Amino acid sequence: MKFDKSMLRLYAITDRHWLEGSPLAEHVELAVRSGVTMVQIREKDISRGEYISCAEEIKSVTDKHNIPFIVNDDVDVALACGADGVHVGQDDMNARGVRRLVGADMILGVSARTVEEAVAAEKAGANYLGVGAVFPTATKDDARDVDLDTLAAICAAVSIPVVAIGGITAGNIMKLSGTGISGVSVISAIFARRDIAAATTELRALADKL
Ligand code: TZP
Ligand code: MG
Repeated sequence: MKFDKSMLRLYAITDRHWLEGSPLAEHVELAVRSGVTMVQIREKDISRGEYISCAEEIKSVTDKHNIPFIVNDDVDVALACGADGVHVGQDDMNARGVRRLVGADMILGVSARTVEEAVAAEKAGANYLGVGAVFPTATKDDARDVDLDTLAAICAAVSIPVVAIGGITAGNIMKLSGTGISGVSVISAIFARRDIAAATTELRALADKL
């Protein structure tokens, strides 16, 4: 799938801990129907087999709606399930190595918290950068803050699009306006909500105004 920065507008990342019995793919489908523009599976403490089968289920949803599907951390899983892309952090496999493995066409996202990391990731072949945590979050234990000036400096320093992540909600998203981001990435603001469809619709309307 050819990457375009409009795909980053409202980027939903999964977290199966919020599920109350229903399958992950069902929650993803609600979000996708309500305005999510890209989906990432990000599940920790899961077996390889379970990660692949969850990924396949979600990919059938994103394929049906023609939006990109990205796998966090694991290149082998991304390749095994035919994902549209893979996202790696600074502590995962290095971006240049990932690009070499996945080829030129797969979408490659890289997490960056400084201008130096951002510039290096662009050079290594990233298609987009995930930058955060821009707000306090309880979702990622080891998330460290990135202030909004640094976010803006990163956006200015690279020519690939940037998506902000970390603690973003309908209540604070507009604080990111003017930083140069192409969109927002959220976990709990969608998947921890009882009404996933309503939460997504509200966030998408706001993300469109960024
Ligand atoms: N990386 C930086 S913050 C974060 C990740 C994966 C967690 C984002 O989750 P939430 O619930 O949207 O704050
Ligand atoms: Mg990672």
